[in-house]
Amino acid sequence: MKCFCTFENRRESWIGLKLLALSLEKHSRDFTLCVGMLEGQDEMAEWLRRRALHAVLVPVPAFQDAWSIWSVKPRLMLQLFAQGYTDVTWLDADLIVLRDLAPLLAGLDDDTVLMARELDYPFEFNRPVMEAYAMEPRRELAGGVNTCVMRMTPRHEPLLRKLMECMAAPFFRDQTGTPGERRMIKWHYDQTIMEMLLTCGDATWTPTATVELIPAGSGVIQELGVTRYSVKDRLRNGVGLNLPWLVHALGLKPWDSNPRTRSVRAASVFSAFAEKYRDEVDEPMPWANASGLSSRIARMLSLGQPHWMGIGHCALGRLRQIVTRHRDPIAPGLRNASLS
Ligand SMILES: [Mn+2]
Repeated sequence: MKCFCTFENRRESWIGLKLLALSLEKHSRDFTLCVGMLEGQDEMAEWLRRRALHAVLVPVPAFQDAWSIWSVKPRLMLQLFAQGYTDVTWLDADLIVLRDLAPLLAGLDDDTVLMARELDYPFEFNRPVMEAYAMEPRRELAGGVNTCVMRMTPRHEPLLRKLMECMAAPFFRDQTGTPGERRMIKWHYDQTIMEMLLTCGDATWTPTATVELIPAGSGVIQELGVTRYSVKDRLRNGVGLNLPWLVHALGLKPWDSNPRTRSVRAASVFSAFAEKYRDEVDEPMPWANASGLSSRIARMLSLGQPHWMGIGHCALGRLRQIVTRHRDPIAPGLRNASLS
């Protein structure tokens, strides 16, 4: 029995969950979307019952303390295995589905973990995390993992339990309580630990699961600012040479009211796809039609193709990075900040 699952408890981010649910409804036929619900999310539950016909509301126990929210993914997936699901795919509530996901998941054997590739940098062991857990490198992957997509079967229950165990360790709690600028590694996200468990081991843990990564750019669009989704991928996707499955709002979300998101809002591919659901989300989406000059130019240059939204900004941004010899803050060697 297969299902997708997701969770979002922050009121201001329900819009992301709505876009995920609506885009699944649009592109997929036979599927179940299990949505973990805390007590008191009545408004969201009511919306899902009305708009998302394939959604199944799954009550989840309240989180005991602030840090434990970070373990919602393994928690919910284990709960679904216990309820009889045998093939569970977590989807972040900041994803929009671009086509039917059935072919992506078809033919995966029970041993295979399918995840998104984070960005296009080469794989690199995260030494500080490994040292904190006294683990040793065992194997490399094709690239860094992003847990925005996470397909597993009951065979991976030990992996999910190990993930929760690592996230319950005092070191992880300490890190989540440390302000960003003083945090040793920005790893209060599950994916840094998950990546370690898929590649490292110790006396009691051996990474055994087969790992498949959905390529970044051509399979899952990891939108982070305007330059991460490359001009090349935009062009190829826009003319149909590649058919990406998903677009992921990485880092700051376009709906955040943070002023730093202004440039993201102006030329966001995620927003361009989100706009298609304007009439179904039942709330205003002012962020999806930014009206400044920059946005108007982005819109004009896109020729109505969402993949090309911001393509001029992207090209200029890349040029600026080359000219100023910009040092990529999340390039290999400098990458300690994983982004959810
Ligand atoms: Mn995410």
